[in-house]
Amino acid sequence: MIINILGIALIVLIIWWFWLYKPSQTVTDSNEVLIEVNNGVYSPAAIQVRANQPITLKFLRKDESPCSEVLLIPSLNISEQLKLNDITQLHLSKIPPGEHVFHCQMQMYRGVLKVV
Ligand SMILES: [Cu+2]
Repeated sequence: MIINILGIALIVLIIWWFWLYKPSQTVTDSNEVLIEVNNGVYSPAAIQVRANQPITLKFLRKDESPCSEVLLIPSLNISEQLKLNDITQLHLSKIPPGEHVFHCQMQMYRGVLKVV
């Protein structure tokens, strides 16, 4: 009986994590966004910015895992080393409108930059 309840709780948790959980989203008119890299997530993981303006992404990496060191934005041909316990600035201009996914080397950390 207890095992059944635990099993159901586990299934509910898995469903919540994969289908219902929405990462924190930031909509900004500012041209600077601070993104924290820690515990397997980018925070915020979804960033919406306006097209036709330069933007600076500031990555504050607190995670020591070596995989989190590399930040990739394939659609913008960006590959950046993130400094540990420090801010790495990424200056972007003329970003094409659309969704630009960013992630670490193994894609455990994932985020999206929406340009509208
Ligand atoms: Cu990774």
